[in-house]
Amino acid sequence: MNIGIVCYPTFGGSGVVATELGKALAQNGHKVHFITYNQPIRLDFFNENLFYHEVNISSYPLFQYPPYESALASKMVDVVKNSNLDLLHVHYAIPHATSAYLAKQILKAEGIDIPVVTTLHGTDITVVGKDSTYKPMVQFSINESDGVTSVSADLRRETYETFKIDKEIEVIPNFIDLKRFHKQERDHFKKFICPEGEMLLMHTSNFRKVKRVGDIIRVFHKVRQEVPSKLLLIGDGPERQEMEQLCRELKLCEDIRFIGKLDAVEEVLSVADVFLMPSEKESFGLAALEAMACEVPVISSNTGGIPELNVHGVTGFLSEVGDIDDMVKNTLFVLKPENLPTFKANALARAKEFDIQQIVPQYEAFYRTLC
Ligand code: GMT
Repeated sequence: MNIGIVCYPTFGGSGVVATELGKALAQNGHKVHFITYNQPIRLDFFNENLFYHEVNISSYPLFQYPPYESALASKMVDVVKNSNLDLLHVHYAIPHATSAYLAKQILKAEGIDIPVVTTLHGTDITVVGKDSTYKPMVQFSINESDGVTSVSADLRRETYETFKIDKEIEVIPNFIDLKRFHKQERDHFKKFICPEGEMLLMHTSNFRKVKRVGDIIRVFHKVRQEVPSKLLLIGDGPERQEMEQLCRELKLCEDIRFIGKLDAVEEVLSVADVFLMPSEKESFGLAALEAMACEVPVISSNTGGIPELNVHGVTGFLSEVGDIDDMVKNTLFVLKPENLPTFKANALARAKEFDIQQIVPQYEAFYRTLC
């Protein structure tokens, strides 16, 4: 098939999933055309089946806000016609599903019928999507998509609860490429971060409010009083400065490192002992799956789609959002030398259930129902 993939090209989870899916589809012999405003971060190689079309947004003095949706829709029309696409798959409803609807109507007027698949990723429903600024547009665009998927059963539930949806939403969970994400020997790095053999706690995210990074620092503050440990925070975003300030207030600067955005996150995850994800909302928790693939147990909140991934008492533990003491208790339990190896093995075993080889065929089957 000739498939157009529309996504955010940045470090966010939806862009990562879309890009990895496109790469895997290309390896399966499909021609995959990425349509985005920048080359996607994870599009780190090209082959004869991969193509990239940049959305150009021309500015004009009249535009305080250049109309990206229109530029994207026009680019979709162009690529569908000139690359003979069979299907458009858009990731993250806002504004991609709306642009796809526009493109579909334009093409229809020219006698071309192109099926549109929208994948819901999380905040496009649970945070931004339910905001009245976007809600009518999101609801309309989901209903106008030919096929809709969501990355967890909980996100599907919340979509039906929030919007009037007259469509079947198919759950296709996120996935992991175990060839890339696996435990690697990085002893020198571990020694550098934990010179006295301390335990290493880790977190990766875009440092938005929903991630509750402050909870991680507070959990670490208490864990460190019981077990010699260090905390590594990977990623960047709006909350980072405030979090650095919190570290200073709690006098934790010696033991916490912020290392910013990272391409090869799997190398660093390989040396972690526990991964923390206390998010307020999390439709799936791809970052936790990446950690689990590197044999790292997960201490998380019991929210959204996380329980569909992190199995309580097996691959880690689930606590109520904001219950720092429970997360401390669970972290200390997992870190016990007699428990840690079992939790690590369980985390890897669970990650294998989300192997890319098992999930990509589900998307291919879904496409076939629409074409
Ligand atoms: O909030 C983020 O981390 C970014 C966001 C995105 O769409 O880029 O992530 C969402 O999609 C990911 C991929 O499907 C999921 O793994 C994340 O759980 C989800 N984030 C939230 O629901 C907060």
